[in-house]
Amino acid sequence: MTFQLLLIAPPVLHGHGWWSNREAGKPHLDSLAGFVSDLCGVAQLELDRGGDLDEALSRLDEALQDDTRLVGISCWTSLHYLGTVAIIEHLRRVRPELPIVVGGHHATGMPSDFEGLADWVVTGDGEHPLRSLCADPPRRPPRTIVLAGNPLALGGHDHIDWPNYGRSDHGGAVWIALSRGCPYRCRFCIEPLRGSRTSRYSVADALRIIETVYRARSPRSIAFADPLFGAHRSWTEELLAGLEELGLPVQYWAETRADLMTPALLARFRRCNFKLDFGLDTGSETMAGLMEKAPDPARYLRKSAEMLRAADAEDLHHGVYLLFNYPGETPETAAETRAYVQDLMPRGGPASGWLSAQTFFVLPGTESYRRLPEYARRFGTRVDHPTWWREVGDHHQLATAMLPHEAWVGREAELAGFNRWQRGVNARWTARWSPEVRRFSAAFYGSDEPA
Ligand code: B12
Repeated sequence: MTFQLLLIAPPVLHGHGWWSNREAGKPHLDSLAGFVSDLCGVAQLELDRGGDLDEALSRLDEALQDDTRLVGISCWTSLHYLGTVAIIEHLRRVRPELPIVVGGHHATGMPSDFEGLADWVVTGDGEHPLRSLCADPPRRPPRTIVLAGNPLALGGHDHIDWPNYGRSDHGGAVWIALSRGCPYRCRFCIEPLRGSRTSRYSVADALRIIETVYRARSPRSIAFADPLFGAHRSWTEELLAGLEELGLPVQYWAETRADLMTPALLARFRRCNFKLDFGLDTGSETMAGLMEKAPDPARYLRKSAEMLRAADAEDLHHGVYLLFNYPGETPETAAETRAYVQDLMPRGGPASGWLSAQTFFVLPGTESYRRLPEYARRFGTRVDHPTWWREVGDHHQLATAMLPHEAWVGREAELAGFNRWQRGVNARWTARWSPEVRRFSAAFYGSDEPA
């Protein structure tokens, strides 16, 4: 008996100034929908692109059909948690018989947050557990069940309906995930919880997918949602060679690590019209060690600086992401990071980068979350709202209310000093941008400077 599965991206209720409605592609929902579309009808409802809760609940009521027999809610980030709870409470009022399954990175990091709320909580990749639930119209179990999703092996039989994939009505960007997993273990990221197994489409499949999506949607840009694009050198080189040959009039975006690059690879990325965002995160060896960015922090920073300078020399538009105030950060290590960035661009040299620095916030399921007691003992780290996502209030303020090290006692006001500093850096960097980089950025962001 066919039935309908309703997949929901719940509202972000307290993410003002943090959650951007613009960068909220849903490759995860498209993958889940594609994986069960032979078993049941699938409808998707995006409620995290603006609007208040009342609007979201009335859109939900409109989306509920008589044959809706399962609701899947994507608590993709912890910012989605209270929205997820509000949606579940509403469904329990209007359709108490309806089974509800919750998944996403917050569910993976803190499945207990949905105990007694959802019928199933899926941790990790959701395709296989969701398929097991959609085999038959499920009934509500007596208590909440946690289902562990194994990492999905991409490639082989492809479950996604690429000719009808995605939605390019949002600023012309389509999000595609060509690979899953990441071999690194950065402690502020949830990916290590998924295990180190990675998988990716073959280059031939990846090129077929990109061309199909481009022909179907003619997006302005294609953004790769891969946790670490370019983790596999030969795959990346082959893919870029294929993209160069395809020559689609589209801009590409991906996030990766500078220490994985080579000058030749950076040149290929530029020829393929890429903007790359580099997760550098720190310029301090001490902090690179504490964040577990790489087994050899000194080599990591040396190689990253070399490649970031090569990206400037190549005139490749790129972002450099920094994370200040990770537990253990002191005024000295923060100064090391600023000095490191200062040295990146020699006086009078070319520049094509944009610096994006933010302050640390705790996320459930990450190694940093697990080590908070240790950090408190070692550094006097204090996190004022360790479960900020459950609180009503400005989530960015709550999530970032912390003291990374006792050395900042009495100097708390300096913890946000990086904001003014990065504006100065970006003013110097953008003053050196070539007309090509300016044009690229304006086309990519639809404005003169990156958001
Ligand atoms: C690409 C990416 C981005 C892109 C945006 C991508 C997009 N879709 O719009 C950018 C760079 C813009 C971004 C920004 C942010 N991101 Co981000 N991002 C990612 C990344 C790398 C994507 C992974 C991805 O798409 N994989 C491919 C898809 C197909 O799989 P998936 O997302 O893993 O989903 C699977 C499961 O979660 C599960 N699942 C998901 N939903 C559901 C629902 C049901 C019912 C079921 C059963 C299963 C299920 O099944 C899915 C398929 O297997 C992740 C993960 C990572 N390793 O770092 C972080 C990640 C999701 N981001 C995160 C965060 C916090 C943010 C920011 C808030 C950070 C910030 N700057 O402040 C912003 C907010 C964005 C915004 N809109 O404002 C965190 C969320 C953790 C948390 N607990 O909140 C992650 C996990 C990274 C981390 N630090 O650990 N992000």
